[in-house]
Amino acid sequence: MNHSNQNPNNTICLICSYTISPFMNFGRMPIANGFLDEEKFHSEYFFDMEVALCDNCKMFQLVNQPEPEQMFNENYAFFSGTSKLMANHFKDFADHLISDYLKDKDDPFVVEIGSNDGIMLKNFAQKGIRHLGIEPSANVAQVAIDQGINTIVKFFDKSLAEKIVLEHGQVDAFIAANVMCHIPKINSIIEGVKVLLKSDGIVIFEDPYLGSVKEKTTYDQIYDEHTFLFSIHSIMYLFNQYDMEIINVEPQESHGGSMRYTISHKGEKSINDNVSNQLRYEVNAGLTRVDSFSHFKENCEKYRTSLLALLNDIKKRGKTIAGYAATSKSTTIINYCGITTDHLDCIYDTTPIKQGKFSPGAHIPIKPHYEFKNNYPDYALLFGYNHEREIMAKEQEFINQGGKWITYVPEVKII
Ligand code: JHZ
Ligand code: SAH
Repeated sequence: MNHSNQNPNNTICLICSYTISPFMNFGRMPIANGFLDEEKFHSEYFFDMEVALCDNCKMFQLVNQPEPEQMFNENYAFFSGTSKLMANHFKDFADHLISDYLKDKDDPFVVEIGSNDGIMLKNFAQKGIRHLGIEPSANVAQVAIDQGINTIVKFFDKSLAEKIVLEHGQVDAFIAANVMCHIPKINSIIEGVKVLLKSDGIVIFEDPYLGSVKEKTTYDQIYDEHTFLFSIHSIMYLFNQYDMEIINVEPQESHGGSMRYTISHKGEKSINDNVSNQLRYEVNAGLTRVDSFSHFKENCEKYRTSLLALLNDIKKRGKTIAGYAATSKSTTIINYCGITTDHLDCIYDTTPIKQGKFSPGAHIPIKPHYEFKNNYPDYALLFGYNHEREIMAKEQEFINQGGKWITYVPEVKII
């Protein structure tokens, strides 16, 4: 196995260095967005995907993981702008930030990390608000740059924060979506935030929420890029180390259940009651105790068995199945459940860089979405369930022609 490791002895928490022990192993996993050509099959990278919950700081984390440069580079396959739903979501995010925190400021300055193709920052750029994106994956960053969105092609860390302060001054808002949980050296990110943020500045970020993953058994949110699944408890511990505090938390529907955290330097702003309410919820939901995840593990195993049994049964009846949307999440489902080219003929997807390649690990062909209507299968396995409304609306004809969708969240069923 081609195996690099962020955490060589497998037992040290990435946040607080406490001893951790993995409670579940999903097996050998490839890079979730590592769509590849046939000639690369023999050199494909795999790692052992195990998860742990730290008893001290309560952070849910991967125990092993590829190096960031292996996942985020000039061939990165996830372009944020592929979803209309998410474009609207980020417009609302930007409007909320402007009206609640920036509108009375003189020449406000916003920095976003993981700005990707500019899906969020374009809402600031269009209003003439000073902004800067930090995005290490050069291909997605170029899409933003081509639209006139100021972007630095680098990984964010403390030394970059110091350079930004020298060149542009401190920021009024530091924002991030679906990237904080991707960064193994997260302590160095918070050190950078500490340097970058004005005394009355605000940090707002959102990521998939551990509470939703546990409640809905959306174990497909666990893959190489997601080093962490955050809770209010773990985020509180993380920022408290740097004299910062959570002042609000707001659950979001995006990506199957996310949480938005608003954070400031300690003592600068009043704290919303949502924070203590959500902390109470987390204790009751068992998010702070590793023993309460044994039920989650059983559910993962149960859903794996029933999804595979359903696909096997459909194939025994001589019917065809295709995947729909080659999401990062699908890499976990396919490889953990043992789904192969015997089950799925192909996966249809809208992303040009994925089309014509093969899925990570199982090597299922990826075909352009527009070919779906010419080759309707009997069943389509919906890997993009978080985009269900958008996808169902545009693929109504598939149902009209007698096609059936298979979904697995929160349980395996035909719809
Ligand atoms: P989607 C990515 O997850 C990766 P993914 C990352 N780690 C993360 O945290 C979140 O995003 C933010 C396809 N699609 O959004 C296009 C269709 O084919 O669930 C993409 O390949 N037809 C950063 O990959 C994929 O789905 C459609 O109509 O799980 C994106 O999937 C739509 C709407 C999407 O993110
Ligand atoms: N914010 C967008 C993109 C999320 S994808 C959205 O929610 O849709 C995660 C992005 O974070 C990728 O584009 C990746 O290249 C970037 N990224 C990963 N590590 C980073 C780091 N240390 N600093 C800045 N960006 C990073």
